[in-house]
Amino acid sequence: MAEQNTRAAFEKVFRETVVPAIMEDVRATELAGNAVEWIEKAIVHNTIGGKYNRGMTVPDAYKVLKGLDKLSEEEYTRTAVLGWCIELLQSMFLVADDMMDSSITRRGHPCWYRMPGVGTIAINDSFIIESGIFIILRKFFRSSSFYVDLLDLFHEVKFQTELGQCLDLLTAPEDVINLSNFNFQKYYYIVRYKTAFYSFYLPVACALILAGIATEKTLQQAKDVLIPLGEYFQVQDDYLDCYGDPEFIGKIGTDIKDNKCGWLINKALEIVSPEQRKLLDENYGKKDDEAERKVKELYLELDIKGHYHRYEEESIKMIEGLIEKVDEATGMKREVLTGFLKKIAGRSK
Ligand code: DMA
Ligand code: MG
Ligand code: MG
Ligand code: MG
Repeated sequence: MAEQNTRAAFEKVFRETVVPAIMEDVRATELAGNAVEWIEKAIVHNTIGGKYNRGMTVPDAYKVLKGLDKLSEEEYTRTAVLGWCIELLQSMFLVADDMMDSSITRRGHPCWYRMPGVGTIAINDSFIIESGIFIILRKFFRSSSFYVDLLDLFHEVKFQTELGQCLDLLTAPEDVINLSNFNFQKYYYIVRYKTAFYSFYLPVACALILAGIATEKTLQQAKDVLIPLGEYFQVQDDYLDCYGDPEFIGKIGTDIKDNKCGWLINKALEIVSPEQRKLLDENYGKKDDEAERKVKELYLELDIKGHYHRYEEESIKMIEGLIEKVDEATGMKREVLTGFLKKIAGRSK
């Protein structure tokens, strides 16, 4: 049987159900025509084109939790719509993140704020994209007993992500470069908040709520595995920032120039000699191609790639160990967690 939750099927729900539902509310305001078009373009451009790992996990996980082989058309649409709320949250954060990180490209296009005629309007566009989430939640789940739980969850996770972004930016000041401020403890705190909650816990928590088995126990079981999985995912993101092919990953790395407290620099700081440390102090966080090149050259010397691959192997093993210990008597299914791990293990995009 053909697979149900394909990228094409998932995107179809966005174009045919999610976008029209948001635009109905936009049009009802009788906003001038060009603003209506602007909003639709901002939403579609920024939400389409990713991997959809987060969003597509909602129908995938729901199906497993319910023990079904296939979802009805109606169930698929409903779970996919909720998945799109996570993709909208991601879209909202990325529009702002790219401005704050001075990034150049996203998903193979110029970042939204760098598109002709956009600029700082992107700030407000990110707010509108966020409002789209709550329009969708109201339209599709207002009459469900768990509506408030969904609202609470999205508000909570959004706040956690904002805290993570705040910390990420405060740890990477443009003017004061002081690598002594970096350490792995800070690093993992940042990535838990800025990435793990919304990218990994949120999709599974959504599926648990829809499936009617979100309890303190199952949500905690989800967190115990998915937060470490999210940490691993952000370490991959940091690795790809330096070593990913921009053509393939659709974005150009900025972490070294941005003075980011990322995984690679933290690993380097652990193993450098005093002279090598001096080179890092002089070149990290400078908006300068030559300085960036010197840092990358030192990473090569330190075999940061090798350290990363060892970290990656150990992480996968550690997470598999956590999943093995999950008690299915609560209604949680290990397959939900292994499924999510499989989607990202060893990724190069
Ligand atoms: C991204 O961290 C976190 C959020 C909440 C968007 P990042 O800046 O490393 O992401 P990217 O590499 O995609 O810009
Ligand atoms: Mg960024
Ligand atoms: Mg960022
Ligand atoms: Mg990154």
